[in-house]
Amino acid sequence: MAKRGGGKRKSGRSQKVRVDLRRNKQTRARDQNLTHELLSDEVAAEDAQSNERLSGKGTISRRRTVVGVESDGDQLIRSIDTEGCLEGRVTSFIGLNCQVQAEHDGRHYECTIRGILRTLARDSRSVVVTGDRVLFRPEGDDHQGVVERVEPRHGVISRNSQGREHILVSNIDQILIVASAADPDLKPNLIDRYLIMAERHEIEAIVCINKADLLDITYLEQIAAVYGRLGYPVILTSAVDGRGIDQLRGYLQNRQTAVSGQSGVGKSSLLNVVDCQLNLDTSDISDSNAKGRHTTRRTRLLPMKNGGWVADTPGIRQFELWDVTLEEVDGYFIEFRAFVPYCRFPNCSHTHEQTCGVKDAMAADMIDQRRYDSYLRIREENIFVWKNPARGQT
Ligand SMILES: Nc1nc2c(ncn2[C@@H]2O[C@H](COP(=O)(O)OP(=O)(O)OP(=O)(O)O)[C@@H](O)[C@H]2O)c(=O)[nH]1
Ligand SMILES: [Mg+2]
Ligand SMILES: [Zn+2]
Repeated sequence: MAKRGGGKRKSGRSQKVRVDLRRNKQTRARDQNLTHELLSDEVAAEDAQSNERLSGKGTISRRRTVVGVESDGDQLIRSIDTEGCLEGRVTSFIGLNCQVQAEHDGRHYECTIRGILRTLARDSRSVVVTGDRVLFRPEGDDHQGVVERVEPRHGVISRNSQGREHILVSNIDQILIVASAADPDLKPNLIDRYLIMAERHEIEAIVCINKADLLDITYLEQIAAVYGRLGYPVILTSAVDGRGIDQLRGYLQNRQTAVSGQSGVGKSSLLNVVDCQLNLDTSDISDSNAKGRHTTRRTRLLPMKNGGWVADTPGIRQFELWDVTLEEVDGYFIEFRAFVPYCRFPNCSHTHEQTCGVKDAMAADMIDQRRYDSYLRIREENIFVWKNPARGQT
């Protein structure tokens, strides 16, 4: 599938950043080997804003200049003494510790995270996330270790969580957006939100409507056709009668896929049918207490027997977009793009304006009415469309 543009990239460059260090960190021998540090560009922006002079003498004992090389516009790499370190991939989190699978032999290590990484990150929630490729130092005899460095991320799935970016999983190629025909009801607006997020991060998206056994297939095919016409692959599946599973398996093979969608739509059930070795927990329909409860509680990255990885993510009650401004929303509705040049005003919101290419296209049935309504709804709820405060300041 062809990549669709939309996201904004920042150019790479070197940066010097001063960071506060807690006193006890300064004396640690290991940290003195640092020349480069990992930090998100949000930290760099915050620091630039604070107008700190890099040569300020008064604070030199408590602050240190670190040099980072910005890579892929998003992160700075931390150079460390790599001797004795292993490469690995974060497969899940339990509390503050993460499970890391070593690259060379597939063994799992329970790792803590080097304090300096937390010190440098403004948002502790995204210091290390499931899916990250890391360099870790094994410690002790019992498969434990410490994450020393996080490699630059590509392909992240993120959402807004109370004004901060919550990265659900990183280093994925594609997202499988799972909705259900019924129980819970089909919510196309939620599919549209996930699609905006996928466009924003330039991640390929597959739309999957599960529990196709529960509803009239003609209706589902109509919904599916809307997304199909936009160029998104769409699959109608059932974990109960097995329809669409072979097709789904084909899409997942040899790829790194985040499986996302509301709780109870059957994400884990589908993955269990695609690969019986995964053995994921699913809610039991006969257990009335299980209704509305989140069965999958943490994102887990799992290798599949036929090649590829899947990240089974917990269902999200409300998917709020992160780092998409109100003015950008129309750009992520990919079918609008061709008609925006026909709007009279370059900053047309496609709502009240008289001469509007998007509204005309909808009147001529060239844009689906429901997608347009979805656009309006996302605009109206713009309080949930957060902008990354670091953007445009670095
Ligand atoms: N009829 C029908 N029921 C299904 C299907 N897929 C899953 N279910 C049922 O839906 C319920 C929820 O399935 P899960 O796989 O736990 O859903 P989930 O999306 O992983 O939910 P969270 O982990 O809470 O995010 C279970 O009772 C499944 O048996 C399907 O295709 N058809
Ligand atoms: Mg689940
Ligand atoms: Zn317009």
